[in-house]
Amino acid sequence: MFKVLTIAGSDASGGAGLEADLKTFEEYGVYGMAAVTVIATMDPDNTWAHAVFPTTETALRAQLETAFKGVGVNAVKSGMLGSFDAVALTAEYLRTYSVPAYVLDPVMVCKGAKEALNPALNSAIADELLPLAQVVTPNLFEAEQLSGLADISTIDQMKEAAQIIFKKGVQYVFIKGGAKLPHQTRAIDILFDGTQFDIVEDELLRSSWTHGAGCTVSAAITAGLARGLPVREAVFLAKKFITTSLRGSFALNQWVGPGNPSGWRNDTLFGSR
Ligand code: PXL
Repeated sequence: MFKVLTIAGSDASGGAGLEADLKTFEEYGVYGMAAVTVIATMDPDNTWAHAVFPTTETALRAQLETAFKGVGVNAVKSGMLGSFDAVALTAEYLRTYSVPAYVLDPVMVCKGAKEALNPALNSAIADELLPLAQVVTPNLFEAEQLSGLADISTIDQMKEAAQIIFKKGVQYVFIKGGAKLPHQTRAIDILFDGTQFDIVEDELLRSSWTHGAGCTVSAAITAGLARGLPVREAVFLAKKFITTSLRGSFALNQWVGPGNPSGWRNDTLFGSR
């Protein structure tokens, strides 16, 4: 059994964060574990405003000890870290246990969670974690933060950002244009390995219910790497996985809706919806 750890926030609504990661790991047939960095909640009486409750340094260290030392991991991903302690602990454990397959999802945006929009924390993530990562998976906003480029809106600008981010020590940069890249008829992401660019594209789905899409795609890449896929194959498969998941997306309420990581399985079992 391949063992995979996510170091991430819990999304009490279940669509993003470690909940999305564990659902995705299950679909890939790998054994999922989670170290909780923050608990994110949403207020149903106040426009779904987010609140973030960090776990203590002691509680996070104990979880990492359980997973890295007590169980052993084949691959690791990190999502919302939410504190300098969480960044430092993630770096410490990745170094101590020299995990080769580490996917860094540099979560910096989450509507309403001001704590996540902390520039100093974003720099710590870049400085301490990019050099340890096999793959980093920024969306356009996060690519702007990591590269210093403003208003990325073309594939050429995505490529330029990828080259800048690559120089910070990560092995592969996967920038998600997705449905956010303007003037496209396909959902376009790019992968850069320091030499070669791959355009990773699939059907453009114009759903409003995309909560957790970033978490899901980085979890899918991590699970693919845990199973021994080379990075390019893991990324191509993850792109198919997220597209199928978003094809099955649905509303939780008037504010938010997730994709469906089990969507591909329902299609197989019950025919397309
Ligand atoms: O989608 C970003 C994200 C990541 N992690 C957690 C979240 C969110 C957004 O809500 O709650 C825990």
